[in-house]
Amino acid sequence: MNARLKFAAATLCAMLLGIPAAQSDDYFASTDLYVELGTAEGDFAAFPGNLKVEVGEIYRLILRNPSPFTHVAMAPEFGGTVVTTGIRRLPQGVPHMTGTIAGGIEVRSGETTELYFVPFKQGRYKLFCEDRMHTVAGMEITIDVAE
Ligand SMILES: [Cu+2]
Repeated sequence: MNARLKFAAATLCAMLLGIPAAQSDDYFASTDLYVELGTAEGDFAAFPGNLKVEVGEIYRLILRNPSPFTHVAMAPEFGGTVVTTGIRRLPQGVPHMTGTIAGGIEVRSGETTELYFVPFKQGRYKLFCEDRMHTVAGMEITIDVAE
């Protein structure tokens, strides 16, 4: 087991043992990734169009929805290659009980959600809206995972 994998395994254990996300900045060096779902004008787009991450690193994914619509961000293939913490609605930190990155994270108009994840598999994945009409209109981004 190489050092990076050991580190990832230790991180995963710590996450699964329930260290609150709010405290995790004290323990882990994580990188924030902000994604905007739609625009205030109601455009079906997502920004930025591409995220670059690395295997074994810890990221905080912040999904913001400035649009007048509800969006459900999902990345089915990516979801099978990452370990995540629970999802929380900000700023109160209310747990998002039903969402998963693979199955979809509902982000209502004006809402922000966050989760931490560690990618484990190199590749290019897509994150898009569960509403196919929104995706076709441009609400889709790519996530590149490098070794
Ligand atoms: Cu949508």
